[in-house]
Amino acid sequence: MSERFEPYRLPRLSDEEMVAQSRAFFDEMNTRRSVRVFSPEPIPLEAVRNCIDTASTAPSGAHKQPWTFCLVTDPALRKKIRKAAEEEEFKNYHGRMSEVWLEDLKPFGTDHIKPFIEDAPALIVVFKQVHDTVDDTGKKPNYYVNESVGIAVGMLLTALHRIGLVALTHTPSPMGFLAEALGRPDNERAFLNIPIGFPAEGVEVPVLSRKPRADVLVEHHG
Ligand code: IYR
Repeated sequence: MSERFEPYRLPRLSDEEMVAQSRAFFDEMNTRRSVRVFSPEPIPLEAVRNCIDTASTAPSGAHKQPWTFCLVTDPALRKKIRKAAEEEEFKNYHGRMSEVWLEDLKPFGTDHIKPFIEDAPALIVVFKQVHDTVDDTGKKPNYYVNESVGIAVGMLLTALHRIGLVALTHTPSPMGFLAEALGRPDNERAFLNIPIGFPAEGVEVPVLSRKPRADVLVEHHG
């Protein structure tokens, strides 16, 4: 990567515009919800690729960009992924998850059956690169990989919401089967399985409230 620097400028908004635009963007993002039931309608994949481009603008440790996004529509592959995910989830719901955990999940009505893996028109399976690709000099390190990929996924979810698509951040742990199913190299580990699409007609989501500002923001001003 270049060791040179280049000028950087952004348009400067007035304070009033900053408040108005940040409020409008909050209102937009505050309508984002995790959705578990998808319409089978196809989605414009070029728009999804653009969202992945946005995710890939995320900051990352030493700019290593330690992520891979697999965009999967292939029905046979999704059938295989669903089967393996449900096997892991069965074990999660029948022994691996604690009673408290199961109780915490009750409001969401989840269980080990995961039709959305096949019903959603596409999956974005996100991989983190735990180290850089191996060459004859050996492994090269990546840094703050979870933080970097987490930020990229946040930007992906934001970009998808912007164009009216819904997503579910699904973690059928342990997720080793995803690297195998998608033929990922040794340096990659599955981070999240994200079914995406349009919400199913008439879909409902759990009633929930978000923590108010006073519960999440602590300010210190000198
Ligand atoms: N991976 C399981 C369990 C699950 C865990 C959490 I924490 C959630 O917020 C939701 C589900 C599943 O997807 O059902």
